[in-house]
Amino acid sequence: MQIGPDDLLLIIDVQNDFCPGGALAVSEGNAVVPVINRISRHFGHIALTQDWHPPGHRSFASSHPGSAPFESMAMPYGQQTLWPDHCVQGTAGAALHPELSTERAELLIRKGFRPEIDSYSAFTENDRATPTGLAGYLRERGLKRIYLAGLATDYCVYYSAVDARRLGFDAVVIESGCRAIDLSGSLSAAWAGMQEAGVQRIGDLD
Ligand code: VGL
Ligand code: ZN
Repeated sequence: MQIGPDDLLLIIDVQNDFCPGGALAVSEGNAVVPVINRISRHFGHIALTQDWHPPGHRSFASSHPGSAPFESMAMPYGQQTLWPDHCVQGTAGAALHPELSTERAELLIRKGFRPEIDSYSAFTENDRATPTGLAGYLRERGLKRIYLAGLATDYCVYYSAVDARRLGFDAVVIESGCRAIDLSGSLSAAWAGMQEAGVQRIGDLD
């Protein structure tokens, strides 16, 4: 697949807390860093996302006495998985991985900063209604196809890719540049959902 001037690489949540040793570590999460650094050289446009929660965020199990991480809880906007405290604004865990090349990135989108709503997608928060502004940015810039890589395949990459399709963009997930949390079948459900939404899946770029 030839990368063109209307294409953008969207690098999702490559942050210390999602890497080994972090608060919500994804297995081999750090392995995406060299892959993304290599792939990003092909792109004329790059954007990054950063999970960015205030302390006491409603998606944290610690905000709900008696609840444990990875349980599911009903929120006003639907079922929400409860997570260990992670990516708290300004902490080392919330920082982007130090070896990720970010020099050529044109945009950094922060998400999950509203205390009451989680945000997996780079486009829309988990209420499926509150926009982050990314769709408007892409449209104004004339960017039509987004390639996705980062963490985690079955949460933020998945929701972002499906939202991209819903909002009228072409979406391609680069598998070698992603790693998954895989909570009770979430990875296979995510691939099925992406296929259903018309998201393309490629092994690698080069
Ligand atoms: C993510 C769970 C909670 C992700 C973020 O980046 O996939 N997952 N917050
Ligand atoms: Zn989060």
